[in-house]
Amino acid sequence: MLKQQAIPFTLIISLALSAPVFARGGHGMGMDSDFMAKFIAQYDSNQDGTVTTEEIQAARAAEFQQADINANGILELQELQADMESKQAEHQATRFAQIDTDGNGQLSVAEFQDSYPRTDTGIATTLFGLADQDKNGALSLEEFTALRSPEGHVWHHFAQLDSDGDGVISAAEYSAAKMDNRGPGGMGGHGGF
Ligand SMILES: [Ca+2]
Ligand SMILES: [Ca+2]
Ligand SMILES: [Ca+2]
Ligand SMILES: [Ca+2]
Repeated sequence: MLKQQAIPFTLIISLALSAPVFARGGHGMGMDSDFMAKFIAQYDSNQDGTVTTEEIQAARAAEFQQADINANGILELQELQADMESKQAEHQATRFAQIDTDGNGQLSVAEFQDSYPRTDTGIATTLFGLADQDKNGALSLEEFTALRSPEGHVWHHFAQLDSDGDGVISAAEYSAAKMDNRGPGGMGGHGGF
């Protein structure tokens, strides 16, 4: 009797796991090379220029362990919150360091504007003014991080609506923004703050 030999499921898994999923210089499914480089740097634990599923899983497991503060093998809501907050803070600090091109620990208006697309310089200027809470003409990391707070989202919204940058939103500006398909709800897509 001829019985079809079933391939053990575990074998399929291990074959799938050993295949490199991302390789340096490969065409990354529409992802930009900067993203790819960071991705590989983050997960390529054996430094061979390729990232395997195993490496990703190992990194995920390590991240889980790190987030599981009381080490009980599960993530409680508070642990997840703390983890997300620390990742967010880390992300903001990294972004701040990138924008702070002279490395003096403060963002000047010019540095902040440079981080924006050229077309959004006006928005960046308005946003800078709103975020600079102590009005010293520079953004500290703390002021910069506040751009990500609920209040900061309102600032983004305001800066986008106030297209002439005079610090108030006229009826014309308001309705123009409504007509624009980016719309007032379209915040968040600019400059990556
Ligand atoms: Ca836990
Ligand atoms: Ca600076
Ligand atoms: Ca300031
Ligand atoms: Ca205005």
